[in-house]
Amino acid sequence: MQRTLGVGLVGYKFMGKAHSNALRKISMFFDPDVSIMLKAICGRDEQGVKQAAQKFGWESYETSFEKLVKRDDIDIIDITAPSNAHKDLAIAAAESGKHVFCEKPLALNLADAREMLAAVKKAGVKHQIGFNYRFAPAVQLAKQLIDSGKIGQIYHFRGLYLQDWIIDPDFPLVWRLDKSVAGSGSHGDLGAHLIDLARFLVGDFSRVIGMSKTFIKRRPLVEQMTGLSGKAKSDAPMGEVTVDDATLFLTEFECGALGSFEATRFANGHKNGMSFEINGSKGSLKFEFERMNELWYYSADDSEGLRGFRLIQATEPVHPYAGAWWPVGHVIGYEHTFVHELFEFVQSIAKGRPATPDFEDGVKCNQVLEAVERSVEEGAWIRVSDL
Ligand code: SOE
Repeated sequence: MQRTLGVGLVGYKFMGKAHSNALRKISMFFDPDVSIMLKAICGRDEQGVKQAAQKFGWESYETSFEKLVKRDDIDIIDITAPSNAHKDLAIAAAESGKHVFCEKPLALNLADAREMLAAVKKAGVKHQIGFNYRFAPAVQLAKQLIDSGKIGQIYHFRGLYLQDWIIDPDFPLVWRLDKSVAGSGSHGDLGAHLIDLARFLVGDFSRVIGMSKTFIKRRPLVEQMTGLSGKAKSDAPMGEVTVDDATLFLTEFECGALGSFEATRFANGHKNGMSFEINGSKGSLKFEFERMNELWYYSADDSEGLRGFRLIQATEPVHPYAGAWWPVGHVIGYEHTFVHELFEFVQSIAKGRPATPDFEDGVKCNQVLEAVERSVEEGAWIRVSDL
């Protein structure tokens, strides 16, 4: 009989829903070597978590994390709660011998991220971080092209993450704008994804220099939040925004390539505009998340007169993960990246192999985030390995 893995999920809002959906889909489209059981979903508000349990298909719910983590029928703790909860939850889960999946950024700061890594290593459990964009087939194809030498020596990585959901000054002070809950603003929420993609595709960062801005410093206190929308009463008192609205930085990678990064929630018209471009000695690659099934590839080896960027639709069975879904050209979306990352996580447990990206990758991302923050404070280049 196939081994079963019981999952306990913490959080039931935006990311909790994305993970619940993914966990339910894995066995329908992939063939994991384990049966995945959605054992319990956990949240503090009983009414809310009970409803989520029913709607998302969980066997039970818990309002106490302490109870969840002690349950014998749970093997994996999946953390989708806001960032300030990650550290205590992940450490407690590891100490109870549970495998841990944690949303990004790993922690509010580098010191906490390192403690989390030490805890999962000490417990000998599997650990993975939710950098879901790595798992788009087109991004995996980019990685294959780079690894096979088709792009040659990399000279440039150019990353943009552009959103506009808080551009209205009356948009309320939601938790993502509170440093004590989120760690940082656009930098840790959006920049973290670009940093991870750059590490995945180009390699580790050597030094950074950045600039940061909070355009709207005070906002009405939030009354209610769903997904990324928030509501405030018309006469709501104002509170201070304690995170960056936009952070831009430059880097030099250890391999010698140069990188530029821009993460902002003030790019009017852009909803989830994550994109990157890579230029190398033999070719270039371009990816835009809102057209996530496509990868642009330029090969300098093409014959004269025919050179130009070609558009590859990464929906063929040869493209990573794509064959598990629909016939060629029947495109996939945002939620599929979560199916792919969680499939890899359960497989790492089933097959006893390391999970990737893991908490070590989470620590390295927090290290770059913090190096940029220090460079903004000091107005100087910061060597990442000094942190
Ligand atoms: C909100 O800015 C958000 O949902 C992030 O929290 C996610 O990590 C990103 O993928 C999309 O935008």
